[in-house]
Amino acid sequence: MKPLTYIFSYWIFAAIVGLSSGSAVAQADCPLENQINARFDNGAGWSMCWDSRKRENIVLSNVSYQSPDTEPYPVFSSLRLSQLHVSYDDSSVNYNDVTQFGLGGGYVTTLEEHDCPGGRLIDIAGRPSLCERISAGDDSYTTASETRKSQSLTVFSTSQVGSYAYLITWKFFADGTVQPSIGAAGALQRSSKDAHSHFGRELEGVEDKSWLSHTHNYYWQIDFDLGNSATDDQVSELQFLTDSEGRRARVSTRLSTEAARSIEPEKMTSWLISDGNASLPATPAYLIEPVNYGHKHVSAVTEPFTEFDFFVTRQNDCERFVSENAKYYPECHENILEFVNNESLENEDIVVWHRISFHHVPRNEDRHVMHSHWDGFIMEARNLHHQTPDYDGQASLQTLAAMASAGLQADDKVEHSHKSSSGCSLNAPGGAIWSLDMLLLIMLALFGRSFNQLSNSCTSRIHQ
Ligand SMILES: [Cu+2]
Repeated sequence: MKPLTYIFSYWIFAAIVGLSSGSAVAQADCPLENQINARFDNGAGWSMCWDSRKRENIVLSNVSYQSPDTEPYPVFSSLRLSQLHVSYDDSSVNYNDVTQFGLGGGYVTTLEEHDCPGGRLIDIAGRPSLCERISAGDDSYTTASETRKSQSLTVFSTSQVGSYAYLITWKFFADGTVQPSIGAAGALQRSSKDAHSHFGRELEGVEDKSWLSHTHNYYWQIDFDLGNSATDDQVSELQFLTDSEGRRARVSTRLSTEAARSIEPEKMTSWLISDGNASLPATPAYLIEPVNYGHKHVSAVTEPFTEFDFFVTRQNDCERFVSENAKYYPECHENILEFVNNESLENEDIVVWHRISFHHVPRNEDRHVMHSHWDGFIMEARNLHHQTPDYDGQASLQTLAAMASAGLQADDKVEHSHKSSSGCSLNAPGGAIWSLDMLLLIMLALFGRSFNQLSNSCTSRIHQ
């Protein structure tokens, strides 16, 4: 079978050039001890370089995704948290944790083996404080007819700031999708002597005071560098507008100059970062889905930047912190809204910034040992493959039929367009033979044979 031949050829090639499973992918300018190279059972993997800074703690750079059968595909130049902004409901205190205190240095929490089960603990300044581990992906599933298991790479570090512990986490999935998230844990920080304050809650067993409600505003900075060029990425805002007949039409607006935008749930706002021309249907891209937008802190008078949830700017080293930036870069602007000053994004290295809010109303359970409240968003990989890459497990006949159909269609596209630059479909035979391959695979499946490596190995279509 051609797929098997292809896999065999690939691994012969991989063995020759030293890309065998689990081996490190060379990363220029990254010390060996700072390299993270993870490879999943399906052959996909992620590589990146980590660094710890006193302000934002973990910064991940040169982040690349690799499909089972292609070369690494650059995705991010850097990933980091830019600010933890906390605003109390009584308006007496606003914190900017990253710039006021910092998440690195002495604020980093020492981790134990049990904090990182089955993973690797990495030292930051001589203390184990960064966990890298592969676990089951959240996109695994079980139905009446099939079970499919995936994996993801989790990279996390915890910082103790005041009473709060922030679990700052990055999850990288086997299909190229990335999920940044933060768990807020620890204990409540501030209280009022007014037990009946409308700005907080009196908790059982604690008399004569109320614990104040507040909003955590998490700001991430994401420097996309999709593919081999850092200056050809495009950002588009997607909205779905409902007309008088209840139909929803998709409207895509390219952001060609720096912009500050808001989530509009009724328009199902999302943002697409594409590796080149976004209007071409096969252009590789990442969709930013603000799945946790339920709360939103806006203080337009005192802090105008809080009015917006998403920003795109031209890359500038001195634009580092969403707020209190001039404290560290006096020659530069003070906050994210000032970074957005109408500069063109044409043929420039673009950076996106995303904010998710969590309005925290204290409860009895938070008083001593606060649970982890998780917030974050999804950066969904799009057009990196013809179809979902290999999952481990038993597929149903319906799934096999769909895969056979997708294989035929994908093969037709390549035959006619000759646009694919990678993946085994270039060398795949015509549709009739493909169909025979898939029938054989179905027969193997019926006899209870594992076929996953065979059936899904030709799905990658990353454009380098
Ligand atoms: Cu809180």
